[in-house]
Amino acid sequence: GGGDTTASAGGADDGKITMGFAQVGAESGWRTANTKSIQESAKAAGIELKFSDAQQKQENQIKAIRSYIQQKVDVIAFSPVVESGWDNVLKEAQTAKIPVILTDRAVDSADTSLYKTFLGSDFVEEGRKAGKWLVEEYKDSTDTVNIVELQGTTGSAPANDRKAGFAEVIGAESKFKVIASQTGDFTRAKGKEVMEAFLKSNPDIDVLYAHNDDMGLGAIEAIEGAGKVPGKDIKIITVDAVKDGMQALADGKINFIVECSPILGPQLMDLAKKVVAGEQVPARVLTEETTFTPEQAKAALPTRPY
Ligand code: GYE
Repeated sequence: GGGDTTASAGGADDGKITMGFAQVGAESGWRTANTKSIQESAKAAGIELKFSDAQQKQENQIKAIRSYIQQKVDVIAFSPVVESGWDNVLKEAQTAKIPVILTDRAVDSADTSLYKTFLGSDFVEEGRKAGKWLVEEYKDSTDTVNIVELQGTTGSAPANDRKAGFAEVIGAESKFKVIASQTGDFTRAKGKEVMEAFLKSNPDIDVLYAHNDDMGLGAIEAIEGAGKVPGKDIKIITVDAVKDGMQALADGKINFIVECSPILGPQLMDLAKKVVAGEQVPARVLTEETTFTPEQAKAALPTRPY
C-alpha cells in the first residue's frame, strides 16, 4: 500500500500492491484464458489480487468495484461488461484516489480522466480483418452473399466494434447482405440456439460471422444438426483464436479466425505498478494480433498456450 503518496489511497502500508479486479464472467474460452493470465501474472509480479466474477452483469461489477473502493485497494482494474453507465462508480474511485485501469473492454465515458489507461485490442480493426477476408474470398463472384451475424453481448465494446468494422468493409460492395444479426452473448449455448433460429428462417445462408469462437462453435452444432456442412455449405468467420476454435479451423469447420489475445496479465501488472508509483503511462495500450487460415492453425496448434 502506498498510503503516504498522493498517487494512491493505499491499503495497509506493507509495500505490497493490492489490485481489485472485476472480471466480466466466465462466458468463453477467451475469458477463461484471460482470467488465468491475470491470476498468474499477479502472482509473478508479487501483486495481491482480489478477484471477482460478475457473471456478465454490470450491476455485479459495480458492486465489486464499490467493495474494492471500500477495502482501499491500491489499484482497480476491470473489463467493463458494457460500454455505458460507468461515470458514477468511476467518480467514486477517483474521489477515493484509487487509480483505475480499463482492461480488455472500453467505456464510453466522456471524461477520460476517470481512468489511467486502457489496455486491450482494437476491436474495430478485428471486424475489418473479418470483412477483408470475406471480400477476398468472394472477389470473383457477382452473386449475392447472404451473411448471418452472431453478435457478442449487447452494448459491449467488442460487439459494437466488431460489428462496425465488418460492416464498414463489406458495405463497400452491394453483393454482401447481412440478412440476420442477433446477440449470442458470447456463449456457445446461445450461439447454437440463435443459429438454429437463423437456419429455420433463412434457407439460403452463405456465411456466418460470429463475434467469438465460442458462438461459432455452438453454431457449428446447429449447422450440423440441420444436415449442413460447416465450413463448406456455410462459411464461418470467428474472432479470438482460442484452442477449440483453432482446432475447428484446422478441421475445416471454421474458415478464418481473427486473433484477439487474452494474455493481458503481464502488461496489466506492469501498468499497475507504474500507475501506483505515480508514473505516466500511455492512455492507450494496444495488443498485437494476427489472423489464421486453416493451414496456419494447423501449424500454430501444437504450441498454442490457450
Ligand atoms: O472476444 C469473447 C469474450 O472482451 C475481447 O469477450 C473480449 C471478448 C472475447 O467473451 O470471447
